[in-house]
Amino acid sequence: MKIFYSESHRSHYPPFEVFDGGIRVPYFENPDRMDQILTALKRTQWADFIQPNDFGLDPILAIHDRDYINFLASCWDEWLASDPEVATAPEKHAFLPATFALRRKARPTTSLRGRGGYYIMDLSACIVEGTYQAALASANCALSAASALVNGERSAFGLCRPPGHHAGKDYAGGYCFINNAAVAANWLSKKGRTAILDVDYHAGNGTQDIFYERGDVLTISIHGDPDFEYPHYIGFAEEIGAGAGLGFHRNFPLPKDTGDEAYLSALEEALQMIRAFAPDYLVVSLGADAFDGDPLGMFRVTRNGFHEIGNRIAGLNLPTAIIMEGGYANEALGHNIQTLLENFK
Ligand code: SP5
Ligand code: ZN
Repeated sequence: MKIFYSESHRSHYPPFEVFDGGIRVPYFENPDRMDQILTALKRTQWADFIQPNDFGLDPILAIHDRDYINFLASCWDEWLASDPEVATAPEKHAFLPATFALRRKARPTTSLRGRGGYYIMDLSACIVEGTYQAALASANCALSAASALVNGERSAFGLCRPPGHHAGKDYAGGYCFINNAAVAANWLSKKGRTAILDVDYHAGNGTQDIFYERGDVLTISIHGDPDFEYPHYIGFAEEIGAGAGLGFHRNFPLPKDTGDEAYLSALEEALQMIRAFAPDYLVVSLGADAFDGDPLGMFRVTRNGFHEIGNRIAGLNLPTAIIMEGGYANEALGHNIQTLLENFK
């Protein structure tokens, strides 16, 4: 299997994030996640690691607002230039909003903080010096996987970091800056009918927002119920698309302690919708944070469960671009991803 991976992610390693209740914790979405996956996949006979191609900004700007991308590109440099304290110890700093542009007719104001609170939705999408370059390379990994399908591969893996599914057209959040799966799916949708299945533990709010009024790309997300889980305000069952997109979005919010059996029965319903949509291409947003023991998740999916999730999705027999999202039980992450991917090799 072709696996598109770039080392550029390493320079995106914020020194902290701000967790529930306002405590600073080490950044959960860290480079070690990739090392765990790389180690597991390199031991197999079937993993073919390839550098991503550079697709330029056009496919990214087909999804994200230019002003938002400009903000990502310049945020760190502007902060460094404007705050002497950052320059004294840049490695201890990460840019986060001070206030959020909440429930009013907001627009980005010109100051850096004024743009920060407009373009960032939470306190886990920290920006450091290498963030923008890492996000671009990550999007290129997803696009390269999509492109491999058009070139005849039955499956390809975008080993993307940072992840993407929480990023909307003009906002970052949940460790995500550019929505890699959305960029790849939109690019694929110009070549054939495309569906996105998001199995990350968290609701794929960015992907939902981006395609909500589009009927040409089916989007489905299976996740912890936002009634108790991040991102808290989106990902509910009654959200089914709008306008031309009505009926082309579906959420499966599931309760705490969801295990293999309940997960797989929601997945079967999702797969049935995909079959009915009859796409030419499938994009899978693959998080492994539904794992029993994930520090950010409340589900109880086992390693065998991940095998079965992969087996069922592969049973659709569609050209499939698998795009890496979350998963924070680092010691199990490599094996869980390998086990799921094995179904596609
Ligand atoms: C891509 C992805 O998986 N992003 C997830 C971002 C979640 N950030 C919010 C963290 C809130 C964690 N609350 C968990 C408490 C566990 N004790
Ligand atoms: Zn997640």
